[in-house]
Amino acid sequence: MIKEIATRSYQGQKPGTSGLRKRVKVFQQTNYLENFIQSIFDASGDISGQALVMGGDGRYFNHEAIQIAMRMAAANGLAKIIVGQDGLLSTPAVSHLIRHNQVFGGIIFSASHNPGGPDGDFGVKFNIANGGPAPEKITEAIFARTREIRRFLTVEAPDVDLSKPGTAHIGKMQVQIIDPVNDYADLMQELFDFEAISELFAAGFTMRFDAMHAITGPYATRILEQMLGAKKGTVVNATPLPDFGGEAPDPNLVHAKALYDLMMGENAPDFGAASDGDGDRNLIIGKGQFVTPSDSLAMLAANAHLAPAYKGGLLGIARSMPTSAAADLVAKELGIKMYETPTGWKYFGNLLDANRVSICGEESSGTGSSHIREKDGLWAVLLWLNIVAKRKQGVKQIASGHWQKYGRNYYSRHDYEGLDNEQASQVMQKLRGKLDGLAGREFSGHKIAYADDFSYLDPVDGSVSSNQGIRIGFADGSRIVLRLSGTGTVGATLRLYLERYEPPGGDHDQDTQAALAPQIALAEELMAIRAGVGRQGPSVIT
Ligand code: VG1
Ligand code: CO
Repeated sequence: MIKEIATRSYQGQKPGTSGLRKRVKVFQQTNYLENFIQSIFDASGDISGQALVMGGDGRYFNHEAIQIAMRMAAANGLAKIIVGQDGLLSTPAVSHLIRHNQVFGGIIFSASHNPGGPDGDFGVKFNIANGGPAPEKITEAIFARTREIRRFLTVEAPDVDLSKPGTAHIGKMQVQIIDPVNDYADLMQELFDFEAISELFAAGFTMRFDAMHAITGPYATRILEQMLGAKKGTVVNATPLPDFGGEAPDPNLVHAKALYDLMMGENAPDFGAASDGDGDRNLIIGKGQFVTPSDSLAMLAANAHLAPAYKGGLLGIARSMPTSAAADLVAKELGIKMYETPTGWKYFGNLLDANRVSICGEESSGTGSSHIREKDGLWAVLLWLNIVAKRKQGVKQIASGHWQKYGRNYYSRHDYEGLDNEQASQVMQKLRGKLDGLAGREFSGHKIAYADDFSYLDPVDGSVSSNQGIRIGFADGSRIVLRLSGTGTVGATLRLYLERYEPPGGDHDQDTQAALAPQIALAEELMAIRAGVGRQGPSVIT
């Protein structure tokens, strides 16, 4: 029996950079989740008889949310839900399953790298038929719907037991419970030279993969240890926990510090990697060599032809605006086009669908390719391993060779978290106000080449996305960028991105923060962030 339940709209259900993210306690309010799920269905047109993929990163409230959403799907006339066993699916796995099964979309319950647990964050991402995050047009329609919603549909039905693969029903709707790893593992096997990687491990190559108590644990254990023969225990923190062991599952130098310390120490394994809450990010650290995500994108692009999936070459490369220009240099060398998009994976979808690019990346540890429509943490790790196996060189050697050839883009991000919303927007406002007069002027001996608020014209569908972050570029090729984060749940976060280019033959062995000292000083001189938000310095440096 379909029940129509009266509801009242909530303020602020606007999806951010990657879905709707709020505190768990906000999601637990009466009908809060229901309103958003119904708004997704309402904004999707006629969905009766269609199928949908569902899964989450296992964080607190995942189980409740999936059961609620499945009952609503049944009431809204869907014919089938494909759901991961125990309600688990990584974001890249959902993207693949949508494409593989040709369904109209997928719902991912995750707040990605944000902390979990009853006092942590929860989130909902909606992906469309191409497997990618819903583009702005759709997230806007969902948001509009959340403001006018008056009712949602559900059915009375007991929870479905998701603990074993198999088939169940809610009313007429079929629930297909699948192993979360199988299809994804098959895809990885098609893309990469598993034989070469297996030989590498068989020859004694050592690795540590930190799953950060999040979703990639089962994926990495199966693929790295069971299929590729990496030593047992290679994958650590491999069991997804509702609170990620009390830590933020964010694979950066702060939250994955244990991995970093290990990789920089005397007994470091040959290769280190980590992924985030929902498995779409990656951190790569070689023995004694951290690789920035921006550099990783460039190095993967330069060597991708060594993997079977990309042996024919790349169609083009795309990177988000704040990501360093390291990949641009590779695109130039390869004679292929480079695209610069706003932050967030949803902007890559059109370029991938139109076969304009094969590989995409973001400075925030996101890299991916045309194999799906999301960034993909394990994919990046496997491509690195494939390259290491083929080149018979370690990460450090590959990185220094790359810099010798292309030069090095020193790069760092300084985050100011938990700011007062008003103060943070004031900083942005003031800066916007003075952009017009900046080009051509000199500050501390550095001449400004351009200063603007980034606006993107999608070359495929002609849509325009404005106010995507402030860029100030200098005559020497260095650059500072400032934007407000769209994934936080409390207060505001300002992200300051710093970049300086050191050409081939230059000093590529400097400490990153020291190398960027002039840009750090220029940012404060031009942007007055510290004074504006009353902080001594950034809360997180990556
Ligand atoms: C951050 C990153 C961005 C990434 C987004 C989602 O957004 O900067 O590059 O796409 O998170 O990542 P923001 O607006 O906070 O800067 V995740 O792994 O959700 O899915
Ligand atoms: Co993520």
